[in-house]
Amino acid sequence: MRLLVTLLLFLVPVLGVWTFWTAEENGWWMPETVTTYGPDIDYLFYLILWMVAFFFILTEGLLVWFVFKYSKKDDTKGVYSHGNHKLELLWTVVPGILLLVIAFSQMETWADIKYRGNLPKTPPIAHVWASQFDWRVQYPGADGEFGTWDDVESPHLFVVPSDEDVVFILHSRDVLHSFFVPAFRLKQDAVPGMAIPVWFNVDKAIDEEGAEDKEAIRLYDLICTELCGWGHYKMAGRVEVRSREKFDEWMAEQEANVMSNGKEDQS
Ligand SMILES: [Cu+2]
Repeated sequence: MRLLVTLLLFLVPVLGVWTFWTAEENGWWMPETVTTYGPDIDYLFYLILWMVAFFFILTEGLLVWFVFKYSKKDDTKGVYSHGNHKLELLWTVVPGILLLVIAFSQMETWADIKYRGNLPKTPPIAHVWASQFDWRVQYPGADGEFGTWDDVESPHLFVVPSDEDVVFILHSRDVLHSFFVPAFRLKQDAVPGMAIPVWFNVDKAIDEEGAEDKEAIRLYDLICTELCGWGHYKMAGRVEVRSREKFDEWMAEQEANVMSNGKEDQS
């Protein structure tokens, strides 16, 4: 019985590690990143993951060992201990140092992605509106100005050009939402009453299936990652990445649609 309980407990770290080890081949892992800053985020992710993995295995190993060791029937009296100063110092200082390592390693990446001062100096391509439970993308239209009659609105689909800095302004119409494109390694809360500038640059030509083709139109999942109400689970959109040329084609088509006022023939 003692061995059985220990073995059952031992399954927790084994299954835990196995899940991560095989996640990629089982398709449970993140998609390959396609943005310029994606590799920096991945570096931080793996740095933290390895730290967590090390201490997970260590503490679970100790736990399993102690369960086995001290579950033995024994008539001797228990030992009363009043803490261990050295041990307490150790488990305070080590996490402290690790937290500092994480804090300093992420500073540059965070500044690069989030600081307003580091925002690319290109005008915003669109305003993205999050609301319960959808995404709406507003482009300025032919006159290049937002909030005018010829604005182009694209529900659920955010079309952007590749190989250049894309800046957009993120809003929420109601509650907190969060704009998350896993393949971009980009996550940003949408906060009611705030207009938050966000940027990315897709410089790798891989689609969701890992196919590489510069000329192809690539689609990436856009999901809401803030629990925002009963329909949160279905608040999904797509980001469509096209070459600059194909992006301009698409935009011209949308602008023509707005101009045509529903009529096919514009001549
Ligand atoms: Cu949402």
